[in-house]
Amino acid sequence: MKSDLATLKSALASAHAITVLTGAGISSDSGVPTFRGTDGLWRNFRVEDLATPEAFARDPRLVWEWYNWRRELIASKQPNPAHHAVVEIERRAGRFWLITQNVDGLHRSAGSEKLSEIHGNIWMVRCTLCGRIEDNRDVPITLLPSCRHCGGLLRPHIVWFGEPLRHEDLAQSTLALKQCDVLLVIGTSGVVYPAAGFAAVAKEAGAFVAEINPEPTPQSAAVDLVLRGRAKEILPLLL
Ligand code: BJW
Ligand code: ZN
Repeated sequence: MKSDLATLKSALASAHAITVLTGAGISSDSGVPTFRGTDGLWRNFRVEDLATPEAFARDPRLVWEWYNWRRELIASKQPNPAHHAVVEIERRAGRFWLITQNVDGLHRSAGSEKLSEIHGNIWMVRCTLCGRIEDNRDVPITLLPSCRHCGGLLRPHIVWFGEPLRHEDLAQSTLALKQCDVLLVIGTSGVVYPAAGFAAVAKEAGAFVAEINPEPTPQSAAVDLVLRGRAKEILPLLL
């Protein structure tokens, strides 16, 4: 009997279209804390207390301080072998799309090109008044940052709870989920929607779905194959 690893390897090799969905777990191997792991807590706030438009409206300084902590942390991190393996899968695949929930930009640094950062990017800011979006790599960012065009308060260009994903990201992701032969779900706890529903979308459309995660998730029982382990150890073995 083939091992699960060999099964997934040959599924990838014969796939015409591959889609990859990633979450914080792939970057934890680079030293970026996950959200729901214990090291992701900042001053004892949960992500649900900070990543909302209400929290920002109430106390923008507090939310920006949290982002400064994270910007400083992420600025010192590098892509790991799992990010590089995803780039290699993209290079070898006929059709490919990467859907990442991560805002750290490490997939781009590794060289991924066909991707949607569905929850935004921590290195971009958006004006709450005129809506302009700009790159900003200041570490730390000035508190409170203001728009150089209109003076409005800047916010992180990130999708918070209760906010819709950008239409084009959702459309592109849905297409990639419905058209792929293989979906790899890597390092996500599968509790935040709409991404938590993506494995089911691909599965319903006929894809072979594999999960790579050291821990079980709500999706584990519904996927075709589970590889229990760390992304940086398992992904290079699939090449
Ligand atoms: C390893 C590893 C290793 C460790 N290798 N693996 C339907 C039902 C119920 C609720 C909702 C619903 N639809 C919408 C909602 C509300 C909400 C939601 O889902 N809430 C749930 C919590 C219940 N969703 C939303 O609000 C979304 N918006 C939306 O749906 O809009 C609809 C709308 C339409 C029209 C008008 C208005 C609204 C938006 C969600 C945005 C989430 N954004 C965040 C915060 C960003 C802040 C920031 O980054 O600065 O994005 S939440 C946070 O969680 C972050 C992450 O991207 C996201 C997912 O977390 P992830 O990546 O899974 O990380 P963890 O920590 O949870 O898990 C890590 C995993 O890695 C674990 O499984 C480990 O085992 C594993 N791991 N080491 C591999 N080495
Ligand atoms: Zn502005």
